[in-house]
Amino acid sequence: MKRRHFVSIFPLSLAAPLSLAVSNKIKPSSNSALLVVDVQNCFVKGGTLPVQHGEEVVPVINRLALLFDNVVITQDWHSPAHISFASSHADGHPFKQVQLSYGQQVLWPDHCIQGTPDADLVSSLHVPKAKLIIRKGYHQNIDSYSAFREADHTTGTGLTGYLQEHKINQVFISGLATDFCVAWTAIDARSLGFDTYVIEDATRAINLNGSLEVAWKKMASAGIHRIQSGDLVG
Ligand code: VGL
Ligand code: ZN
Repeated sequence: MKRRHFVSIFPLSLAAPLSLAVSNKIKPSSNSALLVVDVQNCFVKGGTLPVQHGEEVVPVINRLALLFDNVVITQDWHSPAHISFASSHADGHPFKQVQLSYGQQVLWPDHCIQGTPDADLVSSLHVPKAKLIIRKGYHQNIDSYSAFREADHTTGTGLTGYLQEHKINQVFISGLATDFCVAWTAIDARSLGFDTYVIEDATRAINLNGSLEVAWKKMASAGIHRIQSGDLVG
């Protein structure tokens, strides 16, 4: 719930020529970046791993992107026969959990294969000021939900260095899917020291066996702010 207080510096009996608007809106600065996670054909209607209502994030993100000097896009960018695909495992089926060398992995339908139209950004996404596209998940034997490091928690994508070089200390995260790539990106951002916000209505979730609720709990306990797109102003 948002409130706006008008604090008059004149007695009420006078017509106040000056009032100060005190509100809890957030205005991005030159030290803020918007991360637009995986808004790709694979994750919307008609794609290979559609997130319910995934396409609804597009107009929200298009509006938000105008408020930021710094915008970074990510793209899930898998090699064919990637280890995260159910089809790469003898007894695999989509949405099964398996143990891999680097930890638990959900197996997915084949999705976002490098260079295919399925991996393209959604064509209605309009983020003209984005300067960087980070592609992730291209190593055959490691998945990468996070925009910062791969699922081995070791191999970096280069995003940390990019943000540091641009003196960015605050990140706002949007895109797909809330409970996988958005949440993993947010948790890494926070653990790397960034002031981290997830813009809830600029995301949609896969929600596999309650994964959305688990993700919000983890993000809250990590100190990640949960906000709505209307909380941001230019
Ligand atoms: C994602 C599942 C598999 C995501 C990527 O973008 O959240 N989820 N690959
Ligand atoms: Zn993927």
